[in-house]
Amino acid sequence: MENKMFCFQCQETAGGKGCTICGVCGKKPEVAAMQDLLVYTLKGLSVVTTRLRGEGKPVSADVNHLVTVNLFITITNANFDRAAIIRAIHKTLKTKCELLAQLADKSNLPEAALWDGDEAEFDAKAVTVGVLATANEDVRSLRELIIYGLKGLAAYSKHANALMQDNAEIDAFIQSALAKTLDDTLDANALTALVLETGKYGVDGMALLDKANTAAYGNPEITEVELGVRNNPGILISGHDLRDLEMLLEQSAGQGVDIYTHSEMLPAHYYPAFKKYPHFAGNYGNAWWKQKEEFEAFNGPILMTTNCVVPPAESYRARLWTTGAAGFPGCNHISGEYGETKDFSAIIEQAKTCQPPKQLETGKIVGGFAHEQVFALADKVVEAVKSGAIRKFVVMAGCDGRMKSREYYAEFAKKLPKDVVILTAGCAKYKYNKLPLGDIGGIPRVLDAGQCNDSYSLALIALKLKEVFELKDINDLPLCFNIAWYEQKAVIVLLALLYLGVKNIHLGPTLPAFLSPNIAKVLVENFGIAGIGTVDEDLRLFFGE
Ligand code: SF4
Ligand code: SF3
Repeated sequence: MENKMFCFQCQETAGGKGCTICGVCGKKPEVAAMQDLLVYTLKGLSVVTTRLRGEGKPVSADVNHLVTVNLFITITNANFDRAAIIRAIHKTLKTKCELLAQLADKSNLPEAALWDGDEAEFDAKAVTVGVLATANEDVRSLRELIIYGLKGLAAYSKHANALMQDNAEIDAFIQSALAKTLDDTLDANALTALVLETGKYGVDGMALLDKANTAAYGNPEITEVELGVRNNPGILISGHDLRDLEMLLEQSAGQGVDIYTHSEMLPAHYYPAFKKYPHFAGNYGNAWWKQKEEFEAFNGPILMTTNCVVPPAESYRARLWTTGAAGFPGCNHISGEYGETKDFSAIIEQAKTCQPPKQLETGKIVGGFAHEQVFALADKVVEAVKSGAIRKFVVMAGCDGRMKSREYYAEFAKKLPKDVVILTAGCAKYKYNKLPLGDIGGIPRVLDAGQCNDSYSLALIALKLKEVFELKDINDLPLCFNIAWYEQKAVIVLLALLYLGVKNIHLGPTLPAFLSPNIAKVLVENFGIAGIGTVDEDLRLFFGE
């Protein structure tokens, strides 16, 4: 059968090879086509902006933001709205045409930089510009590895931009790297170097977002988060955008409505700035993939600020709202540019007509172990390592997902030797953050730094330990990496760790389908990247038992 689409950017891709009929995530071929075309037009725009910079001409922050938000739109589970993606393509093409006119040297531009079709041509064009347009599977593999890393980096940049923090160097890199994915003169070696450079900017991007978050909301601190519900109607906020949460909390104060976090928004509770809101009630539910049952039970409106959106059931579609890069056809979307205050009043009014959430669980969980909090505890941690009370740390950051094989991570956490501590970030934690794993001399055995981008904190903690223990190499620490991935933010986190020199990362539950056998071999040989085995095999491998 002829492919209707081809996408292999996430871990759940069909058959571990590629989605060709419809996305496992629910992405339809007509949406996949527009995402492919949007990426293509962004590459074209990026060729133009990169050349403009080379000519010493400025590229505005608005153009940089257009690139990051539009890349963000194409990450897994962010935006399923074909009409919204078509609008993004029009805007990209219009911007490209305006900038093209400013170029002094228009020689030898690739087709993507010149193409300016009208909407009637979009579908036909999309067929020719997707992932499979690169015939050589190793070049394709490297190009897509870079593009997926850039998508993750763009998402993190966008969150920092929403807090009015920019790093023009990161934007220039995103665009020059996107442009290079069109360059047929770059061989596998040049592209491999670009993969690592993407990792460098991944570190910078996460640092930028860390600075933006902590400057705006303070440093995360140890916090107990309530899992039960109250008696008022609630609004559930999901995704990663803290600025959206701040606006929602402000606008809903004193309205008889409570605000609950979902999935990747849980770490918002750790920030001092959000603690002042008495109606910031707690966390509801689990990782993204359980949202169908949990959103049904929540009863009130749900605001998706970013990925991961699961196509909603009819029963709660009218209660599902999107904003920013997120979108779903038929759901209300709240707009708002950088620096503007978004108007969430319609969501708050809807909440007032809803029943309070149905209770799913009770109790509390603890988190807030980002870099400053862990540094404040450094003496205690170092003492515990020196005394042997803590034998090893295992970084289990990343994503959760619906595949049964991910039960591995819950089992692995349960069976860990009692003197091992988990360092986590991202929604991967929902596989074990509610297990009674106890503590070691007051240090919890699951230390949650925050969202997936807060993997940056885990890297800083590792570097700090390296300094304290006077080690030359980060790989000499009593630390191992068993990371779960799902979407492209995890790809940039992985590339950032590789750039920092971390070796022997185990990546599961399966290795990316977009790694060709040759490229996978390069990663195995140079970085010791490996998949996962059985829980018992891996416990033996990591801890000798
Ligand atoms: Fe398939 Fe993942 Fe692409 Fe969705 S994002 S179409 S599940 S590979
Ligand atoms: Fe999760 Fe989607 Fe990746 Fe930010 S919310 S980690 S999967």
